[in-house]
Amino acid sequence: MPKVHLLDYVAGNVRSLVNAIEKVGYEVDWVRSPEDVANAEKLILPGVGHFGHCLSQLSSAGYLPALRAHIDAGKPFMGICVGLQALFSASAEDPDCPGLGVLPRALDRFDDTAKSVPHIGWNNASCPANPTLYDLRQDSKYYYVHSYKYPYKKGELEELGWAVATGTYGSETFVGAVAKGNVFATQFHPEKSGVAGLRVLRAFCDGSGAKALAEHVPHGVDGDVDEMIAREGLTRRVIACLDVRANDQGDLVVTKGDQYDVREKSENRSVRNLGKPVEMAKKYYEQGADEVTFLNITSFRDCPVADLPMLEILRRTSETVFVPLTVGGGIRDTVDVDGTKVSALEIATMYFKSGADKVSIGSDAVIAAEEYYRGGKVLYGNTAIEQISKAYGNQAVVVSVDPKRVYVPKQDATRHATIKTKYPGPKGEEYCWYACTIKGGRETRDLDVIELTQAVEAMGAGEILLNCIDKDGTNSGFDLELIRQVKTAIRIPVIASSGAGNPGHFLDVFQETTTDAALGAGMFHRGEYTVQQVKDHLGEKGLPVRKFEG
Ligand code: 1PR
Repeated sequence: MPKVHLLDYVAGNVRSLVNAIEKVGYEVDWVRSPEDVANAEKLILPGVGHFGHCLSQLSSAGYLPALRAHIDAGKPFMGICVGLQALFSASAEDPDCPGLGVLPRALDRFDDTAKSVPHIGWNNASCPANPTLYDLRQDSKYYYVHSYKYPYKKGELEELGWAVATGTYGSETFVGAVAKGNVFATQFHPEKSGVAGLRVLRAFCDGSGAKALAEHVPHGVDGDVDEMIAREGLTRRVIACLDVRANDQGDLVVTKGDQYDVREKSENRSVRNLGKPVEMAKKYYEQGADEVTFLNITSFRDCPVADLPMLEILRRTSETVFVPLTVGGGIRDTVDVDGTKVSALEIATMYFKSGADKVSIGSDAVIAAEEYYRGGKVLYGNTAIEQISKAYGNQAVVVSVDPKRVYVPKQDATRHATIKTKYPGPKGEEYCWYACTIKGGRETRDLDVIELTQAVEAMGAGEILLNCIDKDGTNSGFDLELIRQVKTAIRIPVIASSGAGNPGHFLDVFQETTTDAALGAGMFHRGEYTVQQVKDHLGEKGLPVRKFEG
């Protein structure tokens, strides 16, 4: 197989990138020192997380002069995500840390006054002046996850000789990809962008993208650009979730509970077995799921950490599923079976190396939030959320919330944040608050969802997976009141979860709340509806969705 060099300088999910490169017919050779860069012909600089962290890693390892020399020599170079950002001179994320300066401009942060930040999801990378740029297609969608961006100013980078593809998030149009001569870079993750992303990777690897760019005389910046900028491109994300655990025979199965009870109602009360995790993840990918989430819903206390069952599931899934993968369950400081202490960060690292893009933290986040308030809202950098988000970026840390409704007769009957509900309690109570739970709903704590989500946002979580135990498995629709309450309290994206029973419930949650994504489980596992049916329904009602490209 022909080779592509990949720079291995910083943590992150490079496994998926390797899988994607192999999928398009190339073999990866690792660059492990600045000297190796000289041997590279086609070089890819991946990157996730923090601009300053990535650039300082590259700088202290002596890579920056070698990268500049590679680019100046006219050899093919591709930057991905922070790999694109590294081409700029600076970023507001870390103003003291210089970038490569190939693009003499500075990045800034998305404005979060009217929208969630990070920008997570499927958006455009359109270049009307050069509609076949690196096989980017106007109607395709690409997976982005970032808080910092270069704002697109019509004609500005083009005047410097760059071809520019853009996406629009809210009222901000940003640079989604750039190309000039031997240099190509994407703000989105091609390895996570399904078939559309694989096409882009192939265009870089086989040189067809650079060749077409050299032959193409761009017809400047024309009217199409205005039309494209005006069009918000972010789609409504539909996520398939697989709750995974060992059944009574010891096999790992996808299961699904009713209000978190995953045992059959029949006499033997066996664990409900709905299928095999890797096969089901692939099925949902092919139905068009925008992300797949695995939750290990039982503890792995008796299992050596290195043999965590989800590691193998992730490795195998990431070979065929090219959309983001999240894994949750058991991400906390722990003690291995041989007595060795293993930090949550080390566990997360194992997951990222196995193909996860995000880790989801449940119980440990609740405990950390309680301590945060007890300690007067001071952060010491020692929680799993802080440590993982510092190393891998906020976007890599999801907090999974398992709240339960608590009814109260009056708004001020509790110190907790209450809402007036349309669905009164058993004694006619008109108010309720949502209590956080741990250990899969087994233990309820004196902490409400607002306290929890605000605390974890302060710690650096990048997204909230908002379950609802009362709604889980009921097929009665999402808890819109809960979602609205949480959305008004935080700026990071929220994934609505629990209760989806048909495509109309997805429409409701997207139309009646400002949720950033919605997740379903049981209705997909039981074969009642496919992910594609949900997306078709949303599309018919005029909501932007990503179409699966086979
Ligand atoms: O606490 O960090 O070890 O994480 C444990 C994780 O496992 C948490 O994310 C917690 O939500 C999850 N979990 C624990 N026990 C259960 C259970 O069901 N017994 N599952 C469980 C949570 C909730 C959703 C579900 C939606 C949609 N599952 O993921 O998929 O409610 O279902 P629906 O569409 O069928 O209604 P830690």
